[in-house]
Amino acid sequence: MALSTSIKTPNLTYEQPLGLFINGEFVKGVEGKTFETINPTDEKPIVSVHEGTEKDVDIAVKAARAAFEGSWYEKTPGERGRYLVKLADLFERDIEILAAIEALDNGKSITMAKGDVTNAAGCLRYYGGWADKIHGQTIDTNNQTLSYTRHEPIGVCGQIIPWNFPILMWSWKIGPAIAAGNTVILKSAEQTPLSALYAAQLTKEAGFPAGVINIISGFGRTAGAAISSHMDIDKVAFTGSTLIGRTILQAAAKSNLKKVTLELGGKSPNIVFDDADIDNAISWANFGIFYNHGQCCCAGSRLLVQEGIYDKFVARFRERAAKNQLGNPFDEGTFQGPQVSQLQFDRIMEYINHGKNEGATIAYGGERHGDKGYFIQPTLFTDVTSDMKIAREEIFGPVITVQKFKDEAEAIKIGNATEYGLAAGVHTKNVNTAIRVSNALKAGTVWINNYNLINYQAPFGGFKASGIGRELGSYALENYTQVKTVHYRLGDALF
Ligand code: TXE
Repeated sequence: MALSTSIKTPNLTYEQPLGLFINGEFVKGVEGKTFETINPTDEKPIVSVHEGTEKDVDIAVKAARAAFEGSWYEKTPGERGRYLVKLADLFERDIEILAAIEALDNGKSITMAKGDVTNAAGCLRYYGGWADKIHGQTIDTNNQTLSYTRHEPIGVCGQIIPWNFPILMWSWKIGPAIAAGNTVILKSAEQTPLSALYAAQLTKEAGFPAGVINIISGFGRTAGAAISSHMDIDKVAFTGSTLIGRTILQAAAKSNLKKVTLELGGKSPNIVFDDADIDNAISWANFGIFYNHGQCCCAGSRLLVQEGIYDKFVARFRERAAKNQLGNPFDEGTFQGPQVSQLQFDRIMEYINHGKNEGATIAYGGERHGDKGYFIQPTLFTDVTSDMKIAREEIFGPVITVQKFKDEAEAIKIGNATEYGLAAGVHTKNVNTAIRVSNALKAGTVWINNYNLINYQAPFGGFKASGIGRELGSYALENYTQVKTVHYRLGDALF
């Protein structure tokens, strides 16, 4: 099979790389395997890509190690930053192509996809700016010693990303790792390999030395497992399910105790108090769950509404959900496209059926939309109790549960009654309530009078079973550097 092919999307034609990107070149996998990627809008194969397995991971690790100790080590921090800034410029130059790939391969609307590419470029440029501002401290120990710290790169980093934000996750992982002086082997999700490969080609154009950034298309149980258990990978960063997060942690423990950061699932409460601006709260509740078709780890999937406005709020929320435009991702007006795969579609429909069987009421939606593509209607469950499966488990689709609460204490109690702790929302006009409740919620991010707004300058990550470590902002750099303390003795020998 060829290493690239021309692909025609509804709005443009471009050349798609198909190989694994190892040591600065697109290559076939050692085992000669390929796999198809499916268009979730029409359920047909788009193209096949070359598949990487354990042997390819091993070759990529050798290339990344050589670059880490050679060409990349020689670069100044300022030079590292310039590569990232150049890459950001190329993302912006090719925004139409990258967005079209996301719409085709993932099914997200082209408008939202352009937002993802803009944010990915912003993230790369932001970390380009950090590259020459990473430094340690000098520490006063005594007059006879100069003590200082260096924030050194960790080394060769494995990065495993999911399919819900393919190009954005690529930038969140590569930006801080590269700024801090590491080299990387990134495995894209098997459902959405295309944008990662296109971006790999842009790294070549940006001039990164060979081996600094390596991209593997492949499956979790083969290529992913090879990364997390590799003896010469120094760190693994993973975004995906909590189940696989645990597997990665175990593999790291059993192999070389590589550093691990995890960004996992959520079941985030979005809390609306009686005194909230209702129009505003409805818009954010709608965006909080239905943005990206509910395929967000931080989705506001549990809506908690205070009893005084409950009935009015539910009625208005149904009207709002009914206005969300479902359809072809390439139509400018589309808000919600298909779920990413048959498997995800089936998982979500199973949850919906489970909710019905558990006694919850479908106040809106609950069915497949159309008869082609993995579309699911925006779905609203009422009469939900905290012990129901649909209120406890991450559904990862356009499905929201609504629960009623009496007062602040009950809202906090229900809000925190989950194994997860990724995000939460609070809607109220009372500043004291807003701050008190956001302090009490056990979540890595709290949105007050908004939801799902993420900025690459501010950290993102989970409490409890939602993860380990933080991505984005200066905090991410801590996960890609290790601190070395140096004591330089100025005086005479002590003993
Ligand atoms: O996730 P997986 P799936 C949640 C969401 C969703 C569920 C299942 O609830 O319904 O997970 O999705 C790689 N060793 N999230 O099955 O399997 C895999 O190839 C190493 C939340 O897609 O966790 C892919 O690259 N890697 C989420 C990545 O892990 C392995 C985003 C994610 O796949 C592996 C996605 C293994 N043994 C799903 N097995 C979020 N936090 O945003 C799989 N992978």
